Amino acid sequence: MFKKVLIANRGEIAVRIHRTCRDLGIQTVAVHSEADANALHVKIANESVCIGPAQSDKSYLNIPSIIAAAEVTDADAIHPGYGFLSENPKFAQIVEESGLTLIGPKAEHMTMMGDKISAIKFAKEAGLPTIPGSGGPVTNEVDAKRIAKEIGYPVLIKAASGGGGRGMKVVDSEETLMQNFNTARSEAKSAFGDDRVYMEKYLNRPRHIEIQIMADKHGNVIHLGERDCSVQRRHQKVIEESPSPAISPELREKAGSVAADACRKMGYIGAGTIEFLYADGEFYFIEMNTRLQVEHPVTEFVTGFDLVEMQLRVAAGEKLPINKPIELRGHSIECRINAECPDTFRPWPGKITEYFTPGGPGVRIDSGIYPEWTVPPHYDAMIGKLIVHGRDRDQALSRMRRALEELIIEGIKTNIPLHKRIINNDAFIKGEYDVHSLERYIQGDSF
Ligand code: MV4
Repeated sequence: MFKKVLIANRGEIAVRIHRTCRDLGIQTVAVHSEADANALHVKIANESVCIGPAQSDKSYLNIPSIIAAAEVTDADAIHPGYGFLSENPKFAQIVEESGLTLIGPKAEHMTMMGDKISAIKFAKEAGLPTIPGSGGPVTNEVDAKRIAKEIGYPVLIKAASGGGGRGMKVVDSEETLMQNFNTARSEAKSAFGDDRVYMEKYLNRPRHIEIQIMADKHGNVIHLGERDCSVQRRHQKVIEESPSPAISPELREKAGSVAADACRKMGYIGAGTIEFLYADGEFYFIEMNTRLQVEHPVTEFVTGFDLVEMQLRVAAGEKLPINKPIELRGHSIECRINAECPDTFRPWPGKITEYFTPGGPGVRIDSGIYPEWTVPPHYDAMIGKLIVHGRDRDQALSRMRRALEELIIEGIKTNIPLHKRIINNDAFIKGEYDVHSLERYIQGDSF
């Protein structure tokens, strides 16, 4: 096992990774920007190194600075967390070339999954169900028209380098196809420097359901059930839960085993997530994330596993525990806590004057904040996560309701009031929602 791990991230995830490292007797090195000198992840770490100014591209994305920090502190591995450099194949390659171990997958898999077209191509070959569509780049209007006719309207035009919902266009009819096709291409070109677009049948009111995968260096791949992440706004997840209220144990096993099989076929190593859209009883592959995800704690609650521990162990060459079947217990829900106005969604950084966290049975807080600390304006608005576990969904909902009542964050605005409204909403309580529910609800419509 590693003796010292450098955590190339900030905030709640840096704190989260530090905690498991310490559980395993591993020393930690925090890196931080000038704006984060007093951040919790820096205070909690065994050592810390300032890697640059506030701006992310000069600090948390600064590869030479991070490699130098690992070298001067004599770390043997780097955990990238999520976001920042976590899915950057160049970084993965440089880490390995520097004689360090990346707690993450191989660069080749980051590259393959970073391009949505190559991801879908691979998924098809590996036997994952995909959405009826072009299956590859559509380069001209004649092909676009023909393919749209074949798959039937409405169709969705997506950017190959997009992902996370950026660069998508819904087209209802042939009349509006040409205009949208050309706009999609030029927007993709200016946003991503890549004008390749592809087309899919547009699914009405799907759910976003993803399967957690873990793979070791000995060819063992397991799946750890699913997370339903449909409650989101502008492609930012707001609430996640496991299991999904929408699927049966049979469907879970089917989606889980095809996802694990696909990872086995590609020789994938580490934690990964296969994202599906789920509509009318069918799963369709959309993307794969080659990192630990924000919402991993709901999987930890229902499986009883520590996913960061698993990541560290497989990176160190240990075998996954594959003898006993994975049993899912109870139900878990996560609310992402953002420093933002609950009505306008504008980021709301500032000084935390008061902070009281809930506790009690089945309650977990992962956060990077503390009283009197000032949330800097330079980074993501998510300042923490409130996660609950219960014997069933009803108990998890009650515990979330109670924990949200107890949680006090003063001095800044947060989305806690929005979470209280969602958790008390009838449709949400019934588990009846899709990827558009929250945006409909915010517009004053039904969930
Ligand atoms: C879709 C879709 C409907 N039909 N694809 C948005 C993010 C990207 N990862 C995939 N997305 C979608 N792809 C087809 N063929 C609807 C969405 C979508 C969505 C998906 C997941 C979570 C939230 C979403 C919000 C709006 C649209």
